[in-house]
Amino acid sequence: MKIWLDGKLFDKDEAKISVFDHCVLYGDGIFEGIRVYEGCVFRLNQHLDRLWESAKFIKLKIPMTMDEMRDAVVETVRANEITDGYIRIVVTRGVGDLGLDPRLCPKASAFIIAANIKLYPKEDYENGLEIITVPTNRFNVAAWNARVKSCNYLNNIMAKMEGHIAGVREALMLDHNGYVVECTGDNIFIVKDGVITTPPVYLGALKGITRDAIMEIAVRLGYTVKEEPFTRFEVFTADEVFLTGTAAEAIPVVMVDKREIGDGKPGSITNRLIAEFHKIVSVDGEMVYEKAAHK
Ligand code: PXG
Repeated sequence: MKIWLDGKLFDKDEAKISVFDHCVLYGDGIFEGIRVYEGCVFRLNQHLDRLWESAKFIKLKIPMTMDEMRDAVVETVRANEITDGYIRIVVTRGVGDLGLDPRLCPKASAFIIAANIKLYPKEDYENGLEIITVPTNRFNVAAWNARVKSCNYLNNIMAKMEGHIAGVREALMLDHNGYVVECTGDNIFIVKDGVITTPPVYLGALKGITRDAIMEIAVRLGYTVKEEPFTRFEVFTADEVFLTGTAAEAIPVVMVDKREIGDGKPGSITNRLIAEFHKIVSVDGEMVYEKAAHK
């Protein structure tokens, strides 16, 4: 495996970050997780826009232009001969001293990993997931705005662990007022009487690239799509529930806090959206190879 690090490709064991990098010391860094489908880096431009917004928020100067980052992603995918896989871009604050002060970190570092993806079990898509609500709340946006995809994911990791303790793979997170925000690595949607609703990002949810894609597809298919706050009441009484994310894609949820959703089977609107999503993933993005080369 070849890792791109600050302009060069390194063998996996040679790609190293300093223990004085503030990303290691404080989680002071940002990242993106991106899928590659048949040599198409899905919505790479949207991921880069989000990365640049995360950087803006934390006053981090990404040590390259967006065009250079796009080229570096393509170069890394090619170097690893990935046609279907997963890309991680990380930008760290860089090397500083042991104090918090980011002004003492003169240069950010960037690295890119292109790897194969571990997919969720097929049964989860066919039968639907069970999730539970966990005690760990999503950050209050006044304390930390989770729209920044930062390298400090402990809020999500705590919630994920609580899900695992309860024997489920994904966990639902609420805000401090009890509104549903998102899951640990996925956005959530509910469907009621044909209307599709997802929590607004101002509650502290990540503006998921998959979330955006699903909303666009739903609008194109003629559904009403809303971004509105809702509580667990609306989740338990929904006809359908599904999650979206780069890793999960779009996945049905059939049980929340031991309440069966709808008839306990993946919903028809959910399945339709998933099917439409799969039609766009290998064409809506940056093509890494000449089509003829891998077809
Ligand atoms: N919310 C959170 C907190 C996330 O971390 C999403 C929503 C979905 O966003 P996208 O842009 O991916 O549709 C995420 C993204 C993993 C993994 O391995 C998780 C994410 C991305 C890539 C891999 O669990 N989370």
